Amino acid sequence: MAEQQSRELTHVAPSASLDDVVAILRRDGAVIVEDMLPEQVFQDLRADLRVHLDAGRVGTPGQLGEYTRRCGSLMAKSVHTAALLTHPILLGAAEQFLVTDQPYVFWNNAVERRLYPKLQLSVAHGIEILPGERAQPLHRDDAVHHRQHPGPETQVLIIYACADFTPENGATHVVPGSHLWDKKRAPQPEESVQARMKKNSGLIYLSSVFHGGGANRTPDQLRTSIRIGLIPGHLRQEENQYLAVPRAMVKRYPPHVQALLGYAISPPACGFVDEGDPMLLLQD
Ligand SMILES: O=C(O)CCC(=O)C(=O)O
Repeated sequence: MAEQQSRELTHVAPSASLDDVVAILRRDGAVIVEDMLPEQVFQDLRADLRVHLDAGRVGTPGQLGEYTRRCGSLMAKSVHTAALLTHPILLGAAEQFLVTDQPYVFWNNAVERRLYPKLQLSVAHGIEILPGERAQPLHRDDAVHHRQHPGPETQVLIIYACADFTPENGATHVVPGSHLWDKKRAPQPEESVQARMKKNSGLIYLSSVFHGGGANRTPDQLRTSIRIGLIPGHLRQEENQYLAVPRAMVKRYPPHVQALLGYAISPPACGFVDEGDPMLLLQD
């Protein structure tokens, strides 16, 4: 499926095989998955997000955008966020790049063990690009972990479209293949393509690929989106989920989502509490 690097990003149906999605990500560093959530979940998630974006901050000069609204802590604000976080294609891709691809060889005296980290949520926030916003500088999201290139992949993310993404309203710019570049090569704007996609589609990308929000040149369109990132359990979360999501809210989620919120031990020993499993804190 993924023989040639394309100038447009590749779109796949939600029924695409994980192998195909992973092959495209290995080639381009990004892929667009269409029709990700059932219609009702999409509507409910979008409605919850609207309330919080309307109350959110606008106008952070610099990298975050002067005409961009952001609202964080989405796992605390809408239970429907979990449907996106646990989408099988997003989780499957994260599992491949951050877990299966990166066994850690660990010696206990002469006994060799292979350890695999647990996945955890790094960030879940809303991003709405308003008319008048300029293009964000092209950047790599693995800068939060000071990752060098070449180096191991540290994050798999999604920018999920709550409205249609067009070149005019700020569709994300992506430089296909740039996840393979070394640290000396700088991205040029003309090397990027824009992630045109219909609402309820998601741009899944590796944290090593250069990308950035687009300029919104429309008079009245809101480019509304959700950005979620997953990391291995031995790295620090970009958004501090332990403070962002109150314990009472964490308890509302099923155990596999609680584990993604960081209530798990990443082998061999990252994240224990009082010598035990943090999941015990969620039991009454
Ligand atoms: O909103 C987008 O299209 C990109 C956002 C982004 O890359 C960021 O905020 O770091």
